[in-house]
Amino acid sequence: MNESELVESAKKVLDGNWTGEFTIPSEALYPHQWSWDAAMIAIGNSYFDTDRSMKELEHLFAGQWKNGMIPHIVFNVKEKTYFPSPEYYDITRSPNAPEHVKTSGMTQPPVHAMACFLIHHNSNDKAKTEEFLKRVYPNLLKFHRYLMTERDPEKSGLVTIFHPWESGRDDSPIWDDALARVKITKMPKFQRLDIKAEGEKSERPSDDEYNRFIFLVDLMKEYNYDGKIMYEKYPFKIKDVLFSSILYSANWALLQIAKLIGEDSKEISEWISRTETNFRKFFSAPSNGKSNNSDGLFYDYDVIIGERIMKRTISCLLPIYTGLLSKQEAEVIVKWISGADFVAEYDTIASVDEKESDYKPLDYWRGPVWINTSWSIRYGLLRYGYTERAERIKQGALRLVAEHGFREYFNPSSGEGLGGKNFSWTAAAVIDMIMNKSNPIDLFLKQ
Ligand code: 9WN
Repeated sequence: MNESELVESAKKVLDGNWTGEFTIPSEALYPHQWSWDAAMIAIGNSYFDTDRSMKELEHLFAGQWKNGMIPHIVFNVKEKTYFPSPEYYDITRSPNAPEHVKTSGMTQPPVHAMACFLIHHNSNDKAKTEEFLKRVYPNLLKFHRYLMTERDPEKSGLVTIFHPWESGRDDSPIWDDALARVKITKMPKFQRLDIKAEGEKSERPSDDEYNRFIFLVDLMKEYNYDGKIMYEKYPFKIKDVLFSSILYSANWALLQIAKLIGEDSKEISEWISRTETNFRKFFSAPSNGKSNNSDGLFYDYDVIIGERIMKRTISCLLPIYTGLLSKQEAEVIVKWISGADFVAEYDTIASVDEKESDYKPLDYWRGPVWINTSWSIRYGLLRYGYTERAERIKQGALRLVAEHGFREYFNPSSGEGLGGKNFSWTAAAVIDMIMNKSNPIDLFLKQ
């Protein structure tokens, strides 16, 4: 398949998953709207259908909570094939929950300001998309403010997540120790629907992980989704590198939007400098002060035990996407990317370093290649001038898809497609990699 054939096939995937209101990630497994998927999908559609991109995000924002949280799922109540269901989440327990939309009670990485900025950038009708930016600016600002306050009482500019699902990388080995420490005081009773839907059980999180995922949801419910109480009592609190890196870039995108529509951007500038001050303090190795030898990678920080989580995963590399790194820091990341252990088949990047003992090539976020993370890292490489390596990632991702389909994730050794079929964000990222003429990070960071 050449590039224009790939774009045509990708558009078909997005059309097939469009419900008229929003786009599902993929048919059998995910019948609702997911937050960071929606942002990525809107970026893909922004090249051909501005209206659909705007509708996608406004559908998601209709589920925003009163405290600003954009939930990770906005449910289609007619669909009964996904667990946990809207009834299980029972968000009516929280006074912050929206009244007329059913959602989950947690969030996901904030790609949305970048998507809104790109919708405007790619639009042929700037008057229309400027009106859109004015409409959604309050949603974006409230969401970022929520992340910078309720999810960061330390005022570090870095986001604390309460659940692996909030990270978007559900069963990454990063969470293993923190999850193992969670004491399951009452075993939740439920039936998994994900392993019935599609694919092999070995390609999805384990039953033990699911017990812990659901127990954590039960705890959120017990605390009525009250952020303050949860920050005090909740047993899983992690400052996440990937989430915080995305928020940093999204704050730059929000700043550009604020300038464009004539809003005051002081608060956003303040958030940006908070992140710049603390990013390395929290996320750079060494982990426990015992050694001064940093390996140059960035690691999640477990708030409960006050230590970094020293697992080499794709998150360690992702700060290259922010533009926050110096040339030297970026160079170290590039060395890791180029080293054999992260490089997967077709020059793409595995979600876990092959040398990690937890590496599993078929299991979800424990090894497989995901196109959205390769997509972000490619833009980071371009920003720092690593054009050749960036091009290899792009060509590799296109070949993976051309040979194995628009799958959810891919075996890093063989390239075999895994998980959901006709996966929306894989299609959206392919469209963007082919169609985009300017690096979005450069656009956001433009003063
Ligand atoms: C839980 C929809 C989502 C993605 C996540 C991915 C997976 C859900 C699940 O699917 O998570 O939110 O049920 O496994 O890990 O990144 O947004 O595509």
